[in-house]
Amino acid sequence: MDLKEYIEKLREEIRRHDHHYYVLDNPLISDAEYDRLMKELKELEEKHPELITPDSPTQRVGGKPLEKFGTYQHRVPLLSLDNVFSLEELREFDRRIKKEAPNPSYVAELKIDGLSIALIYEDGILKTAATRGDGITGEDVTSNVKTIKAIPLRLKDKIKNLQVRGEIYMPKEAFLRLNQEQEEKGGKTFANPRNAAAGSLRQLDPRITAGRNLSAFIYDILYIEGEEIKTQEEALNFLKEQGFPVNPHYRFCQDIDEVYEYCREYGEKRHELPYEIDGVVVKLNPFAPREVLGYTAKSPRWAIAFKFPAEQKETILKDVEINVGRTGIITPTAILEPVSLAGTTVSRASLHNFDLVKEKDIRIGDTVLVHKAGDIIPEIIASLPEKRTGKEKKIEAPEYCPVCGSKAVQYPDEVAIRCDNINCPARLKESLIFFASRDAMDIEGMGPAVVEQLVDKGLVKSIDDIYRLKAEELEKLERMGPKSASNLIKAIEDSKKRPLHHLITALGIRHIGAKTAKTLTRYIKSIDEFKKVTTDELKQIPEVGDKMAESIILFFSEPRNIAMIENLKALGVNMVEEEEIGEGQALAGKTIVLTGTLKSLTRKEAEEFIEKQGGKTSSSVSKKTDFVVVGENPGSKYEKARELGIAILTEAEFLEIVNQR
Ligand code: 1X8
Repeated sequence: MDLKEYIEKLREEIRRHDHHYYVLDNPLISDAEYDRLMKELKELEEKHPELITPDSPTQRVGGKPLEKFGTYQHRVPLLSLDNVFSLEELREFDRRIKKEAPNPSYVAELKIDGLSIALIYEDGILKTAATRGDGITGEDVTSNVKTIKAIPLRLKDKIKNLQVRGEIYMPKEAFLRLNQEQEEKGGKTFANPRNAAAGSLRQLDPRITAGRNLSAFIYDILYIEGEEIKTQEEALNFLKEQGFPVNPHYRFCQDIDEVYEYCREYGEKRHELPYEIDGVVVKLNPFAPREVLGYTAKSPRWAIAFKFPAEQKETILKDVEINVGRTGIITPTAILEPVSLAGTTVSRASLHNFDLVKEKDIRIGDTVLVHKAGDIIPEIIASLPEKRTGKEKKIEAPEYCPVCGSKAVQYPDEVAIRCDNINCPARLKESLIFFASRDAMDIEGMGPAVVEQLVDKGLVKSIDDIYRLKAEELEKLERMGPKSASNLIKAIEDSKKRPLHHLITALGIRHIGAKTAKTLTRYIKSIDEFKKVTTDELKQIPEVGDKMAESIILFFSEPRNIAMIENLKALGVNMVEEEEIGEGQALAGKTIVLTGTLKSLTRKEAEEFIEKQGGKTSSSVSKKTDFVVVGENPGSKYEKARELGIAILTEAEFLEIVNQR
């Protein structure tokens, strides 16, 4: 096998895993193993750029941000559907169909609440992806759509010309995560997964789209050459065979009653699905009568959308609670007269920020319309001013933090208002929980229940007070005996020895998470250097962007923060990045290759261990390899190691090193 063939084999393997992971929802290998394949492919393509092909899995995110999207003329118009809302209207549709097709059978499919998209394949390779637009002209969003892993860049067969239609959507979970991130950043949140998907697809920089976890379902063939497809069922099967993600919940229905049963069933089950649907699409199964039935000005006569009623309810906004989070963001929460909505009772709803409250003119005492964003998070859609009595009270953004009284601030480009006092009791609790968490100072036994009491009893008034706690004080806390008190004191004491990146994480600097903290401390080795670092120096560190740099500078220019750091230093907290004290470096400088299946630990665990001990793993055996760890059914790497005379360790031998640590 020559290199070109080897690379193509590697790509085929990655495509197979993408398909299993993103389309079949049934991964065959661990993330680490997948990453290794991808890394190998990337490295080979970097060395041999002439062998890169547009359908290579590495080409999903490529190129520079666009200036603007081009337009795309659809070869077959992307029509909309007529809506029906009742069994009665469904029967009317069936009667109209029966005039041309006496015994109609249907396929019922879920109507995905996303964005319609057309995909154009030539010789089995994805060439263009375009939004629906007005149905005739759409926008060319190819580079963004390529980042969606559920969409194949290459089909199973080399079909000369194929155009398909589908829906791009954002899973509920991804939507909730995105909004949470946006909220933490003080940025704009999205009203629903559909808007989030639209916003993500319309990014000019495909790298942003790539990070948004979009997915897709494909449901129609718009155009095909050289293939006879006679029914919708056949069409869906064909799409599945070619590697497209086809929604598995479609159903063949013998008659319109079966269609209605399907609509009823999914009207109830919709909230259990991991994505939002807004109805059912009903399509005449055989294609032949479709020609005769034809089209109205904007929709086919052989298909219809059964729309579910929107899940929203009216209720009374009784009060507004104001909360302060760890990062100081001050958020209003609506306290509602309880209503049942999409399967649960709702009595609170996020109001997100005060700008939004003002924009929507929401007042205490208002009758409001509530729904669940992403089918989960209760939100107020609108107030109903026509139902006001005149007794309603306007909701004003507080000028001062409701907990500590510091002036509330609003940063440029942010909608959120914040309490900037890092020792604000509300922020303090959240900050302490974060400070003690695993990636931060890793203080076992200092969870929310303990922190709550420490702050409420006045034992901890600022973060550095943790290191002033005495066992006698801790013993007085609820559910804390002498033994657990002394364990906690020991855990606090141990945390003083952590390398600097733990402290940098623990400080909770905006935009600086555990991973960035670790990167930073590879270059900035002591807190004193952090105090002196400049924006330019920070920006030279890989992965550190403008926002991060700015945020670090701001943090270290705040006298209150410096004072706290000085206190921590005086109390004996380590301020330099050295290797973890007491931790071994058994594999320092060693390059290790893993092959075959390990029985007692996962690949990921093995890799983490090696890294922690100062070694590094590699995906291929070379003269530079120090040793190869061989599990069950080892691959060619084992042969190669023997050929090159490289040390070979069995799993048991490797475990011995692991267990000595
Ligand atoms: C829109 C949608 C269709 C389907 C699913 N989700 C949609 N949003 C489907 O056919 N399974 S069809 C359609 C349309 O034709 N406007």
